[in-house]
Amino acid sequence: MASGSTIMDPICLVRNQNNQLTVNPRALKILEQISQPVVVVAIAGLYRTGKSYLMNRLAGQNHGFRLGSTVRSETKGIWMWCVPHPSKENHTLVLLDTEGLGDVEKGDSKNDSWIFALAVLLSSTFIYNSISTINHQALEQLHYVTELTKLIRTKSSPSSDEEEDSAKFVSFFPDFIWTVRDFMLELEFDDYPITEDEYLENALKLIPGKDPQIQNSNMPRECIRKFFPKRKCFVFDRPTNDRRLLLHIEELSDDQLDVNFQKQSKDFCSYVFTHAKPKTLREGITVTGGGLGTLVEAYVDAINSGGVPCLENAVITLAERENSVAVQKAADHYSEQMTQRLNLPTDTLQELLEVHAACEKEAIAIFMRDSFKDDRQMFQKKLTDIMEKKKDSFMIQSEEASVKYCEAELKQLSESLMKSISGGTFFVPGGHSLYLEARNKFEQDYKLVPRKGVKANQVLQSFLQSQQGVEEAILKADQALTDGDKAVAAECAKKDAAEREQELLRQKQIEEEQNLEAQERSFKENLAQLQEKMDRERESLRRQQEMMLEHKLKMQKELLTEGFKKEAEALNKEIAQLKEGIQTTEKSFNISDVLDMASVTLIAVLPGAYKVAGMGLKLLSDRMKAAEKP
Ligand SMILES: Nc1nc2c(ncn2[C@@H]2O[C@H](COP(=O)(O)OP(=O)(O)OP(=O)(O)O)[C@@H](O)[C@H]2O)c(=O)[nH]1
Ligand SMILES: [Mg+2]
Repeated sequence: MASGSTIMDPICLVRNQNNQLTVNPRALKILEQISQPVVVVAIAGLYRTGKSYLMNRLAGQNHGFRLGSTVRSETKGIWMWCVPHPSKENHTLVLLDTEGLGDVEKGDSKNDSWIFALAVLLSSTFIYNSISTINHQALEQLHYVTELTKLIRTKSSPSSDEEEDSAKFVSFFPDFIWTVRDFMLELEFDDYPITEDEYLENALKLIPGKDPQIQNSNMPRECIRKFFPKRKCFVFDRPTNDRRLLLHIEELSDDQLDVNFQKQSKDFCSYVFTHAKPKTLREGITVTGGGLGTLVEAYVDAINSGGVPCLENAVITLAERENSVAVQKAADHYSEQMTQRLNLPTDTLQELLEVHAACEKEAIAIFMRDSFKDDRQMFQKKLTDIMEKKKDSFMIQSEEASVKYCEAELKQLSESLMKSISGGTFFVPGGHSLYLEARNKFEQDYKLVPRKGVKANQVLQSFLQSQQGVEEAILKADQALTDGDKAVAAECAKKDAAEREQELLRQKQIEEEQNLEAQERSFKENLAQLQEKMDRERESLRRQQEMMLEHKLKMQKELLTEGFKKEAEALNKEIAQLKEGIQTTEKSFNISDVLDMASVTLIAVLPGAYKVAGMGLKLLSDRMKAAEKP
């Protein structure tokens, strides 16, 4: 299972033994290997209501999650089944089957609430399964949903206002599907045919009256409407009227099932496959298989430590994991691409730096795509550091390759020159001028060798330096020259050597400048991509806030038409806060973010710090000016 998923057997994800919840490490390993986004469909509901059977149908299998044919509850804890998504490419469908709620044989029902809360928190589509009709009794049984506000918190600092806190659940919570099994009624209201969704919406309308039973069933009604803006309902006929067959339902082929049930379950599955979204946490943070594992661990840890699972903390825990993975992925991409695209030795340093810039740009894009909530750019800095070090190492490799290649070429080209020297060819009258001629020819030949790399001059220079003594000896021995000629020739040789030395220094200086420019480019690229990401995040935050506002306004309108004026007015405060929030987001340009980022990235590119500091400040002042404009 490299990145996706293959068919595996269902496995227990969260054990529920002796009233203690524990995460199964084997299940975490499986999730760890799924780097694809996950569509998580969880089911919860009373025990022995055909939940596991329905989940098996979503997996397209008869066998999978274990069914029980006695009245004792079968599924314990939360079970998981990862299958390739049947229609969304590169997505994994994670089915979560939960232990039936309300089993009287269980001593303690506290864990029921946790199992219910976990199923809500982990899924992107949450199915509530019940039998026969959505009536008062069914709604009272759904009291777990009203307990969510006590069990979960959005922010780690306890909010004084539980109402306000729970309003934010919406952006974390899954879509809601109510499945009604063995549905015997006609779908109609006041003698008019209605859809399944209308049936659900009617059932969720608040009932006027002071009767405690009515008030008890109004609470889940309100909570479902408040927490789950997207709702859907599916009703199912009894799969077969033959009781004996029903007991062994997993052995039945489709054509042995009631035709209505066949169609209903087909419609249900196709709805889930088409509409169930990948799991996200607010602000469009997509959760992968590994991320889901991190979430399970974080939530179960919080529950076991007696705390209240906090959604914001889960985001932070997940961010740490995903950001580390993003750094690794981006850095690997950089190394791979550099190795692939570089032809070592590169002819010039500039050639290497250009390939570096292109690979770095891609790597930053990968990091930006996969990371989130890297508020202080710690992970971005880490990536910049890694790439800077890798770039240095590629530069060294290029230099070493250049030295090796040049030395080999030089050895070959200088062979005849060396032979002539050792054979005494130049130790004759006029030998010095013969030597210079031969050496020039060798130098010309060497210059013509292509792609010698950055060390071409240095290798030549070292060779020529090593020959200085030889030239002096030849000059000394040349009887065709006067002492004056010799002095001039020696002076000339010295001058040439100094010039070559000078040339080497110039080259070094140019390379340093090029390197500095590359760092500036890198800084700009980091900043540009970061700004883009911040803009995108702001946009998605605004969308999310608007979605929440829209939902509240809709709810308020519905309550008013249903005649619940007081309840509708109670929403005014939340609505005002949401409107204020949207205004702040729209105006928000977070100066401190840019400052932080500029300074952090500065440290990352220390050699060019003084230049980059100026750039950072200029960018900052540009943005401040832009923000001041009305
Ligand atoms: N009447 C009826 N029975 C069903 C339906 N689906 C499954 N069953 C029967 O109910 C039994 C239990 O089904 P499961 O899928 O194990 O039910 P569950 O809700 O997962 O049960 P727990 O895990 O114990 O909570 C099966 O053996 C079937 O006999 C259905 O739609 N209607
Ligand atoms: Mg079950």
